[in-house]
Amino acid sequence: MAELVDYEKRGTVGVVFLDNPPVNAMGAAVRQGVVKCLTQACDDPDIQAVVLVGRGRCFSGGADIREFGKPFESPHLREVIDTAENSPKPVVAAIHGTAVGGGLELALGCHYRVGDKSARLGLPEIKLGLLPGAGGTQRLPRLIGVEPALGIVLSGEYMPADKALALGLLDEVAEGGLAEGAVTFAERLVSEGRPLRKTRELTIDPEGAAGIFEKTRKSIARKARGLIAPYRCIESVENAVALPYDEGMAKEREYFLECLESEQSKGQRHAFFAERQATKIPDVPADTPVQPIETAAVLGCGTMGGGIAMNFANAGIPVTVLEAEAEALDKGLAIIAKNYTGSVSRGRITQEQMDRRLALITGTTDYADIAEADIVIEAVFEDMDLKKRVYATLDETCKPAAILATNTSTLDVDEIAAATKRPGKVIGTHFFSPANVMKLMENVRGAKTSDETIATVMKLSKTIGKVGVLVGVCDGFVGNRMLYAYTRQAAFLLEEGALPHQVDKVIYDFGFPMGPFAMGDLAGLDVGWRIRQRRAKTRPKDERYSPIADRICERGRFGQKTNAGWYRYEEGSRTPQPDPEIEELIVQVSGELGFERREISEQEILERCMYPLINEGAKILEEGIAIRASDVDVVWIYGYGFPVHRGGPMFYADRVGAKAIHETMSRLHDQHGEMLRPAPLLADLAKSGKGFGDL
Ligand code: 3H9
Repeated sequence: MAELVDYEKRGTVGVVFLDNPPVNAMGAAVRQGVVKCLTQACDDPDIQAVVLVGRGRCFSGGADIREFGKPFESPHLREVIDTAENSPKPVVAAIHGTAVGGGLELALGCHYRVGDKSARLGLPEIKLGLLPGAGGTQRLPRLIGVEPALGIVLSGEYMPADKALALGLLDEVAEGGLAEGAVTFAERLVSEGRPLRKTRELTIDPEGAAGIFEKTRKSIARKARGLIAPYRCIESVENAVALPYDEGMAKEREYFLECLESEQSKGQRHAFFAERQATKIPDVPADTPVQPIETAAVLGCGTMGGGIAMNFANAGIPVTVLEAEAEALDKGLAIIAKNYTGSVSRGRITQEQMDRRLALITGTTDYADIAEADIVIEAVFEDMDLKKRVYATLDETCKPAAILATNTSTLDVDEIAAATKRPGKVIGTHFFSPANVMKLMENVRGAKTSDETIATVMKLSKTIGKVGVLVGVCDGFVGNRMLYAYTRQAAFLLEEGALPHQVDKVIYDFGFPMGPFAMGDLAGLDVGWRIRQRRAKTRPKDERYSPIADRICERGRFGQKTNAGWYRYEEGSRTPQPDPEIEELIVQVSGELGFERREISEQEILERCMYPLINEGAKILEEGIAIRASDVDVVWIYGYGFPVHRGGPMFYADRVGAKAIHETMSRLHDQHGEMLRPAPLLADLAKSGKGFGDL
């Protein structure tokens, strides 16, 4: 087996290279290699200092996540880090690209840290339902202080080199070659007789930390409800203040193992790999050529179009936004500017970044101005005739190589593609609202979409900071089709005895940011109303249909934008308040439909909402609309706020067990009829004792 760590002497400095592509994950062979090379350097009388550096694209992406849950192979990462920290010769970490998780923890155990401009440092363990388990919670607060350390540990976000330097996380940012810079830095340490600075020996002023922990617990209470890792992170940093180093480390280990074993972390680790797996399309080879996307255009500057345009500008890609009327264009552009201003005032971006991004967005009402765009994303009103006209014009106007992408959320991409002479270049790119925030892009492959178009759009998703999932054509694609299966059951529950806030509470407690009714009010009830009106023509006459949402819309209640929907809202507030008018309406509809209202338990609400959603996911898999079960999970986590610690609906289904879900679905089918018939795939899994993860 190739060595994953190698060593070379540069004068009096020993340089240890981590060489485990793609991200220098610290698996067993790397850990063994680092200890071996450090020992070799320490034993060599010619060597006075050591530099640790990563080959390839980064320093290190941390512990090898694939090893978690497998038999352990020595040495432990903590021992590797102790070897560096206890070295009698100064050890310098030379950081380019990411140094995160266990990678940063290794750097924290080095006596000094030098980065280059590409360095990004962070402790993302929380995103895997973990806490840093190799001293990160003990060394980081000692090095940079409690408050910034808590920020890094709890956000899991990566910090650029300049910020890390300002915080003292980096000692120097090298201009020019990093390894050479770090070697020079190490030589200087030796010649100046600088001390071996052991992070573990730094002290924290307990007075300065007073009050921070309680304040932090309060500030995360809503977002972290029900989660283990965020609270263990806080406790562990608190231990760094309150306990001697070794005791703090012992506690950190205990918490780490507790989190590692938890179902929450298993769900989050599944989500991590699922997201990366989604980029792989079995019949589109990884080496399929991709078209360069250097300029983009967006059709429509409403809420969606504006948000989509921002994604391009944020990624540094010039984008032209086209609207039919100058007035609508001005309004849309003003909203984009307002969104950026909000980000500046919240400190998310600088004024300079805002100016640069705005300068990349150009408005027009003339199709000729988008003729040279590499990709056009159409986000006009959901009306097939309108879209066909728009696509015929685009086909005539845009250069032949341009990809024409539609943001439709329900319409048939093949029918749209047929309006052009380039169906191979037509694809769906379904963004989620608000499009500049939500990370999901459902990329919809039509029957004739070419491999190159697919590969280009999948890559583009990543370039603009989205998670792309390739899906097939059907009404609602993966996300909205499953959403419908769930929200219509939520509406039936109202007819049978529940109230909106009861259903919403169960879904919120399960871990969604909000329940279906609060979500409807946020998204705007008129959107769904229009879709239902369109579907009314094709809906089977004997299919159960809840009229409550329509009746609410008929009253002009469209959700938050009218301060009234399923709930009422005080002027200027987004907090849903149960509304007696709606409760009266619900009871009235129950009576009209002949329902005897009954008490509905929280468990029943949960099963009635989630199992039909899973059942629809099973049908989607049977039909090949989604490539794999984990893709469905990614859609739901990034597009609909499915709690990531539950791993997505299909992963969650495997935790409950196909057998149990099938039994409940069979019972519901007997009670409520055809629409709740268990999917054949679910039945097969129940019979075979397998799960969606085994497919
Ligand atoms: C930890 O460190 C615990 C310690 O505190 C304590 C231990 C005792 N392991 O994202 P990409 C794979 S927990 C294994 O597409 P990018 C990834 O699956 C760890 N594999 O590339 C993918 O594989 P494939 C804390 C890993 O350039 C490939 O690398 N660390 C790991 O866009 C490329 O990944 C994290 O949570 C890993 N640690 O981004 C790091 N990391 O090609 C999370 C990546 O087969 N990782 N892979 O699909 C990241 O943030 C990004 O992957 C990174 C590279 C920024 C590193």
